[in-house]
Amino acid sequence: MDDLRRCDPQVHRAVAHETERQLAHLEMIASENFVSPAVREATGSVFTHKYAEGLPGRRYYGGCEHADQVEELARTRATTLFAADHANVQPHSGAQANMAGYFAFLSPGDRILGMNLSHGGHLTHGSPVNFSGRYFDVTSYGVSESDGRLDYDAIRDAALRTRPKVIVAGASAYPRIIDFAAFGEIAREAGAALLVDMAHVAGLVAGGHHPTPVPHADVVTTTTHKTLRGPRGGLVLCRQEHAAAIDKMVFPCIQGGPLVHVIAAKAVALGEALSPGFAEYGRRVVENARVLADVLLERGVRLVSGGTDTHLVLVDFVGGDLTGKQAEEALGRAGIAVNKNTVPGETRSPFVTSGLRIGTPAVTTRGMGPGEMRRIGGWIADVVEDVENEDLAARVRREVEELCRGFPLYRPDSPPGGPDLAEA
Ligand code: DSN
Repeated sequence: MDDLRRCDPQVHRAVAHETERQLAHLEMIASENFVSPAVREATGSVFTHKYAEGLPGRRYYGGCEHADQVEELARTRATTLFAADHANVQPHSGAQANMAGYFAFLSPGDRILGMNLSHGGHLTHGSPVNFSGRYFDVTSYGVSESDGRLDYDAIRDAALRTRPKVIVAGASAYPRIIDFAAFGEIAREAGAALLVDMAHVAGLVAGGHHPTPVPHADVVTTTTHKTLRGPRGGLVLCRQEHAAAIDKMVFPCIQGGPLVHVIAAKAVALGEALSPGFAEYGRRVVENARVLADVLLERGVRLVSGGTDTHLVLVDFVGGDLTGKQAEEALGRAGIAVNKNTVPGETRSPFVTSGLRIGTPAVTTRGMGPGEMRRIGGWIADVVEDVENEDLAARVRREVEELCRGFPLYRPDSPPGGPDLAEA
């Protein structure tokens, strides 16, 4: 940070303020996490200087021997961690991973069946404002109105009726276990390929706390920065028969030079996920989400599907006056970072919404447990009951800051800005 402070005080100041924000807030955006100092070090390494188009051993540039080594480590660790035939660790993001997966099976105009965004799906699963909705003919499935859960009979009916070439399973705001085996059966019956985007639950899958999609899917995509706790990026896993197609779609079809520094950091994070402590981390993420759900339900806060099996809860304001935007802003003033989210039965715009998504991966990395979740759940309920009350928000913020001081992101002997994960 000394070089940055000297050379560019404005950027340095923004980084310093962001560090303070992360230390003093409760980070409860379900897709965020804190990486280890080792992951950050690899991300900031000299590999940022290197061009390495191609794959290990088959590059279009010289001087790639060390880039080959980190990419091979990342690929091997990814296939070991998820028991997959093949991994491509180059996608810059989850969206690129999904694009590569689609392009391996589809031509423009082909039909896909994906989860409705307002029921918990993702933009890249067929939203009209995304490339997936613009390139492909999309049919959506959702959750059932009665219990907020995926209705596999209805998904099967939709698949047999519309005969998509690809069925997309996976979600960005669904609090329950997804039955990937059922999706696999539906895809086989409908003659479709199955692409599973496990970005949100990848870390839980790695730790054995969510069933793995790998045996059931043709292609599995993920980001590396959510529950998997790595650098921002994506990766694709697939059956051997699809390996060449996936690799070609990542490069040269949709990307140029891989981000070797990020691939190095992916290798580090995947190595951490292979360590025995990672399964315990996943167990605690889910336990914390359950405790949070219980406290909110006790306080009369409605949750989509009535609870959670995973790392997140989805608060449901449908039919009431309170919006997700108001709740997000009030909680932000109280020092709790969450995001407004569309929910089943949504009538408001994505900028307003009738829901709130709250996740436990980051606070769990910080070392918080059920006791802290009870306090946090109480604060969240207090604030959403009275979003206009500035005194309440200020009081909660003071208590949040005090709690955060008890859970520093890193120990004094760790480099600044990253958690010491030794006990996680
Ligand atoms: N934007 C991510 C999320 O918050 O779930 C998904 O890409």
